[in-house]
Amino acid sequence: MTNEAIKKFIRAADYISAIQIYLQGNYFLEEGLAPEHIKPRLLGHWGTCPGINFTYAHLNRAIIEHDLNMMFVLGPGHGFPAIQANLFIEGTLSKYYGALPRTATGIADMAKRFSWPYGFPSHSNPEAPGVILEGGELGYSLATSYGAILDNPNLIVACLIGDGEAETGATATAWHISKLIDPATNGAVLPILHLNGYKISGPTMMGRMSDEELTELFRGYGYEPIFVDAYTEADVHQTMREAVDTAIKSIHFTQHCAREKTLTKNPRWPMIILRSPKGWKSIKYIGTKRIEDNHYAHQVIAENARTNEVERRQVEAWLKSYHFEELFDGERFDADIESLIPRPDRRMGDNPHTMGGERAFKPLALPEVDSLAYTATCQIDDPACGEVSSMELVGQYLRDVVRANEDARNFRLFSPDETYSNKLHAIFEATTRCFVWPHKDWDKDLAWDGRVVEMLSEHSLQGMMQGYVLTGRNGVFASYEAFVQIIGSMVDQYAKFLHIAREVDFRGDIASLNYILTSTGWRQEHNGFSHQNPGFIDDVLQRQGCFSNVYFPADANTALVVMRRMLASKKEINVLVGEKRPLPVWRTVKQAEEDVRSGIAIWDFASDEDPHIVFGAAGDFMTKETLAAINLIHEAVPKLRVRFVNISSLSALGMGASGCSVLPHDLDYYFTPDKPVVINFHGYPQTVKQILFDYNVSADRFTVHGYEESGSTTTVFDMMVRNRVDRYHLVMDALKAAAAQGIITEADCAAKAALFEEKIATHRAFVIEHGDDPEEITNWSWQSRS
Ligand SMILES: Cc1ncc(C[n+]2csc(CCOP(=O)(O)OP(=O)(O)O)c2C)c(N)n1
Ligand SMILES: [Mg+2]
Repeated sequence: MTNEAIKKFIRAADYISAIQIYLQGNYFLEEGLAPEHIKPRLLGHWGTCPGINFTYAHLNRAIIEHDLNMMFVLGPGHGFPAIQANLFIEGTLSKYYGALPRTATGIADMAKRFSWPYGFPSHSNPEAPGVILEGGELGYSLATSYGAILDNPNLIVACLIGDGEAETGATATAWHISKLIDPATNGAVLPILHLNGYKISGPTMMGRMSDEELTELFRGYGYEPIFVDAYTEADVHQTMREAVDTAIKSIHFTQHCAREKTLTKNPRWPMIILRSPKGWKSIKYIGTKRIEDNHYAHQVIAENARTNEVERRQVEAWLKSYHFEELFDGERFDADIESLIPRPDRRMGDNPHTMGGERAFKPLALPEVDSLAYTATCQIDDPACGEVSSMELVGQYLRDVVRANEDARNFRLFSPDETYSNKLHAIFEATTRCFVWPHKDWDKDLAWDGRVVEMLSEHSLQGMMQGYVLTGRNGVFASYEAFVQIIGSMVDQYAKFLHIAREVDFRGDIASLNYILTSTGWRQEHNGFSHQNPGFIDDVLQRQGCFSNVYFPADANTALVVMRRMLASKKEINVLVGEKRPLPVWRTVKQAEEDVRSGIAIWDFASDEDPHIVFGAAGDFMTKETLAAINLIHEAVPKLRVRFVNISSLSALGMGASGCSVLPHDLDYYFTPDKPVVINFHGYPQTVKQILFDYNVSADRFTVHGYEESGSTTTVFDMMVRNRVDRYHLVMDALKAAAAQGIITEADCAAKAALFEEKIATHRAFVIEHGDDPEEITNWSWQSRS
């Protein structure tokens, strides 16, 4: 394949990119460009497209000559016209969109529908084959690419990173991921840093760095940069060809040595730094305004082309400069262009790894949870009932999942340095953390090839998990509850991707994105206020559609059941919120399975017939505290009949109803049609209040307690008191309900409430004096109503 062929391919791709942005008629310039040929609203981004087309064509050449299994991840997703142009030329678009044949009609139709109401979006998106990254929010391409190559030893992901994108925190940290990549068992990322010098309205930092400065920077990150400079090279195509070949050779050599076990020190991976003018080969000046090689090329250039004759003529001259008529005869592309199209399963737009389903999805073999479950439950006054850490059991389960899927190599745990801290470390009985740069003798749980990916960059982990899951594998992200919100926006972008992808026929099944949120705010009495933030729950629940679920397992057995369910689910976003310190076990596995299936359940052992008041709890801490309150109510007002309802999941659809199912009963079944209801919630009370708004319940009979942003360094119980989720405040709610229903007198209510106010005051004095909670709190255990 000659460089002349590559040039023709790029000319065709540039032309098809440009006409998508501008034309609604006269697509092949058979007549002079008239105002009515130009779209009424010019929407799109031209500046980045020529560099993308240049890169794509050169990669196609390398794919064919070296028989590469290669995917393409585009950072600047606003360069979507270029992606679409390449998908069209290589035939992938016509394959999946039968209405867009690879003919003149197809080109015209595609151009018309780009950035057109109900047509194709302006940015990369899941409706485009081969795309695994929502193209709006910049910064995530590199980490996503690394996720795709994990455990895919023969895959190379070419990742084109914008120089503006490279200024984001997410990209800045993602370069380091190279230090985790074992070349023997993983594929390789070939980063192509696209130094077109500009972002929207100004120069980029890296664009103004010298080759020497860039080399120093990237060597530290673990790369050997190869420069391709369209400004200075006599033949930039020859340089790019050689750069790609050198990079591929270097990747293969490193992998070969690692696989032959002759690689003794950490490798340095190749990357390409491409300097090219933004808006390369388009309009140089409009008036005195410099367009090409300036930030003005970023979006639509000559944006007045429809109404301004001079600008229109410039656009016409520019489009004619490609001589598209020499490259496409109305039926087919020139033979040189055809020669650059890889065979079907090697086309980057149709790479099987990007498709999920039968071509890529490797579901997990999931062990049953029974052998790990705790068998004595606390609901029967069993003195042997014990307190168990949900996270320890979940860690053991993840260990078993690693073992059961050892050969399939399709499971990873992602964690920002917290596997130990979150008490999930039983997983290290089956695997290690992956880490390739130098090891010290005393390092523990570290090996080149490990299933646990630890890096103190939530952005990198999130990107990697997305890339891993979207290419058909399975992952869990475990984080401190308070700090996971740092990736809230990334999860939002992923949710948008999933929302659309779920409806796209050619995208098959993939695993869910699964999160464990632990080290929760209720046990941050030692770290204090900064470590308390249940806001991620809200982020997830704000998503429309029925694929976002937040689980609040009441105990360790339920946490096991939830973990298994999350790993078995597909195309969802799931969050498990659970405690790492020991808490009582209330449910057998069978009961937990029933609870989780319906998402909300009446617990008979703590409930009376025909209740006067209903207590609901979501969260393990809240469940324990609410049951403690019920015990106190039994003593304080024996005649008050109480029901306890456990809420084990919330979803965008409401209470329970996870996995797109609906509640088995309406809400009144659980909460009665007319009795007061007190809900004790793990997160912000507003979260539950918003959900209740969608049910036809009268708001004034519902009271919701939750985290009220009142944290400090204090005792566990005092943290609850400060946020009014403690047993004493809950009892006071019950007293009011009892008085309102005539079960006790107002005077009795006031007297009893005063006692509990007194208990709160005494407790505060006690913790200030003794530095810890009193034994009556720490040693509490459930007593059945006598
Ligand atoms: C996180 C984020 N911040 C801001 C933007 C708005 N934005 C869109 S394009 C762009 C400039 C991108 O520059 P670069 O990565 O160099 O892309 P290119 O020059 O290839 O178009 C910005 C700031 C965004 N999309 N995402
Ligand atoms: Mg740029």
